[in-house]
Amino acid sequence: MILRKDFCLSLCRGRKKKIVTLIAMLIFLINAMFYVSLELYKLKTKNKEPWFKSLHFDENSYVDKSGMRVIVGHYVGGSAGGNLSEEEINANNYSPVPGAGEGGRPVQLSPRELIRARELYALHSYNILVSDKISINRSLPDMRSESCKQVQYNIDSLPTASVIIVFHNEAWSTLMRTVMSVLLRSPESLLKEIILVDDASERKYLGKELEDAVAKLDKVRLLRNKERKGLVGARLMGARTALGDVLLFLDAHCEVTPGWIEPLLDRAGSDDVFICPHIDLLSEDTLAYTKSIDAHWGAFSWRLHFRWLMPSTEVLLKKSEDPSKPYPTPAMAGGLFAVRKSLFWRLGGYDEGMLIWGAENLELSWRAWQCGARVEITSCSRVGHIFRRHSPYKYPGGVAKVLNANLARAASVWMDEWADFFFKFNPAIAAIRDLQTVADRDQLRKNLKCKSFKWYLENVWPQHFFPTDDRWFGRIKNDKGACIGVTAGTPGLGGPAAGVHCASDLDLERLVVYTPEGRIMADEGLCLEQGNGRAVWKSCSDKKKQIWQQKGPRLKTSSGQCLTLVVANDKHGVGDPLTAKRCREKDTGQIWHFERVPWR
Ligand code: LR7
Ligand code: MN
Repeated sequence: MILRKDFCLSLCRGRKKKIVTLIAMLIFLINAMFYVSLELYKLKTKNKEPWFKSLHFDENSYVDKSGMRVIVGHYVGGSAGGNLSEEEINANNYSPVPGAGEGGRPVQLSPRELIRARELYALHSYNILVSDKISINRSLPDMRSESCKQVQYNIDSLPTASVIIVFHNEAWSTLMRTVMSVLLRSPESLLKEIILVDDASERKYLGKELEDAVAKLDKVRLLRNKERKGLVGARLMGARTALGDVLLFLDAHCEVTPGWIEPLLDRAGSDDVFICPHIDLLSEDTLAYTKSIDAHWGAFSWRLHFRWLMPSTEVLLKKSEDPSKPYPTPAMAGGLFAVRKSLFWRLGGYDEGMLIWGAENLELSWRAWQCGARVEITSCSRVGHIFRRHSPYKYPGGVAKVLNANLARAASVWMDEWADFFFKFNPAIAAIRDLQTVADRDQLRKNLKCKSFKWYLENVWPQHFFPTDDRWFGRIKNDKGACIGVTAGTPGLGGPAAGVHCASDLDLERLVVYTPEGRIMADEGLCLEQGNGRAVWKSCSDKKKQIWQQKGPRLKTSSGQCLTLVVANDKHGVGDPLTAKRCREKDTGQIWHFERVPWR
């Protein structure tokens, strides 16, 4: 009481109003500061996490256990800059900060810069502020394994390279860093030239400013497409003028590391192979150079989305014998590869009917394999590439239209019966199939006497998960009502297995393949596996735990247990766990009905 009185005596009267206002303002200020610093802290800590954790993944990508970014779906065309002004869109703000990003290290931004970086993100779908701070000549570590470093190449006997880099509205610093990294790290005698092909970019800094910069560089030429054609048209334009023995394609946001070109040229010299480097990751947030998983190969899902998968045990074993030896891959990612010029043209270059982006990598891979060549990866050539979540540029007519047309072309020319499978389950793409004129590509296939897609699946990718004539395809339905299928979630990631709603005949996501050996395969190369206590969806492998022998209406493991849908509350079992249990006469959770769905 006394205290309060004293307090009031000294403070309450005349100054009371002022002080109350002051306190209120103070409280407001403190609150505001707290809020702002919290936001900044969030931004800052976000950037301190491992690079892949700071990415916002959508359902189209994920990072696997080894840190490998797995692109699961197709990119979505993004807006080209949102609310940014013309001036902002056309500005080149390259201003290197000494030391930033050297050695491939990440660049961290101040909280204020982070906010700006966010605003500018839509322009390129990577952190342009970071890129503009890193010197276009930055150093990078030697990423090769010891065994790769030991390989001696006879430089004088290697073919020469024309490096072809196509771009549309690329950032200045990223494009130039790609060019400089090639100039800095390729032996003079091996690099014939760098051909830049501008696919009708609209950015001002890619006009005269780029021409002037290129004019100062030895061996670099700039070509321009008057109209936007897409990467196929642009690459063909470059390839037609190339003077080197080998065409070496790179995306416009790559950085090559020491020793990158020799293994590519060494292998490309042999005239029967499309050889890809090992693609490492340049973080889209910090541009940190990160190693990607040691062995991976390229393939594709039922919907023909490109995927990275673990190579077969056979390939891995061979690779461990000599890690410096190139290994075969069913498909290439598409952007980074070398091929002898003569082979490229002999096999028909590219399908010029493919516009803008997408599917040309699968078309080229199938064509190579089916027409007598090979597609390989060499771990001794390490190139970093900025993987992006969204495509930053426009797709005339919409991304689906463009991509579907390209997919339709690739499938109808090369996939035989599996084209029927693809079109059957993708009616929107089937609808535009007849709009494609592919007669010249069909003729090319005939002229080159190329092998069938069946041959490709059996010989190049025997581990594939597509239906075949001797693989059953359809719904496996439990007596209780639910079906075996991968539950919704991140595609390709697997996880605990549960009963799912049974699919309609066209619901590709929930149909399965059942192989003669007893594997239950879903799309994305997932197999049903008996785990510890519960069945799980895991990458298909030779594991015994993935074998479910059909015995009458039951599916039995090698130890004689029965696949059981453990139904709670006597419902249909949707969402209830699948597991292997002791077989019991009366357990209807162990009774399975196979409902075949024609796949073509
Ligand atoms: O209209 C266009 N015109 C172009 O010149 C559209 C694109 N481009 C350029 C673009 O500027 C870039 O340099 O083409 C190049 C590739 O385009 P990206 O970077 O948008 O493609 P991506 O890296 O997202 O996609 C991969 O799949 C593509 C399918 O069409 C191409 O084959 C890309 O080259 C390919 N990239 C890689 O393989 C790098 C490794 C990534 C993976 C997986
Ligand atoms: Mn790219």
